Amino acid sequence: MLIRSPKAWELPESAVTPENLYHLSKRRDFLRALGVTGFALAARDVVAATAGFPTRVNPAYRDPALKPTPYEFITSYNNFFEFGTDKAEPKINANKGWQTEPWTVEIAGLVRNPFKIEANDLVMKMGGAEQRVYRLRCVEAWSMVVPWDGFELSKLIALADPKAEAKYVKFTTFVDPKNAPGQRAGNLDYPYVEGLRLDEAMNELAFIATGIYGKPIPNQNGAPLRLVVPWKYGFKSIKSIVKIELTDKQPKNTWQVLQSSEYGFYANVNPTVDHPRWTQASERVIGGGIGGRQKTLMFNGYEKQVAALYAGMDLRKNY
Ligand SMILES: Nc1nc2c(c(=O)[nH]1)N[C@H]1C(S)=C(S)[C@@H](COP(=O)(O)O)O[C@H]1N2
Ligand SMILES: [Mo]
Repeated sequence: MLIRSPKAWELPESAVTPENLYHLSKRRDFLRALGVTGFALAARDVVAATAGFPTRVNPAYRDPALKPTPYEFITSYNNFFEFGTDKAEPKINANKGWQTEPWTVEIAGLVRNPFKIEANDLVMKMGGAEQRVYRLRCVEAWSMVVPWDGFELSKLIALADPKAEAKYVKFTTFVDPKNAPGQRAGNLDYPYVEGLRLDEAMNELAFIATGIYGKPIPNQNGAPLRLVVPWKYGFKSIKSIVKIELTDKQPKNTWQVLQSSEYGFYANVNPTVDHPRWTQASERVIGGGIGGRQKTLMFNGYEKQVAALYAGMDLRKNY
């Protein structure tokens, strides 16, 4: 079943969502068209549905202090080197015929239950999508706030049933030079690879995104499955994943291979450790207008949830 495609019958009658997260007028038109009337603005744990993609807002991951970046910015200012190095290029180049549906992802390596599955089937198997509003902080010192739809990575890893020797998770992006001009140009070492320690991957915040603002995730944002690790610099959040592999060795991630003096394996957001070429103490807020800067927070504001993962580690050495 293709749940990323509009399916009116999947909408519950009670479809409601907090006003600030959505383009409310569009939703109203949509619900009116379906004959859903008399809906009230929601309190908590409601079902939100936009364009037929059902997603439950998880109130535990919706800090009211966070103001989501407008959809237009999230989907037109992108880093996706497979489709060009300029921020405006991925939206153009990733939508010229590159197919992201259907899509097969493979779970492999040191697991008792390896499997291959189509992306939509995987979302179903994970019990559908939920929505979480997370900060996104690029190592280039800009930031956004994104309402992601998807599922917790830990659920997927639990299904694969890691063996005791598994210590890391390695993620790999597709290779398709015919459709990806950046791969033809060789602007990075492809395929793009990322990795997490297994306990990082099992942290409740680690997420696989399949949507944004309740809509299927656009190609330029990493359709159909993309990792989101909000306490780390954006390059860890690898897009358009084809393989997830449990390993006993620390994976060599693409940006570390390219320039290990500037980009490490951990890449935890840390305002006290500057990039060799710029400060990480503050960040430019995308969609924040002229002068829209703010202070960068330790672990990007997720210290409470993740600091224990790094107890006793030198975060200056393990950058
Ligand atoms: N495969 C792949 N994944 C990638 C990248 C990339 O070039 N290729 N760029 C990374 C970087 S540097 C950032 S900041 C985020 C940007 O995600 P966004 O375009 O959805 O904001 O994606 C990350 N994931
Ligand atoms: Mo980035």
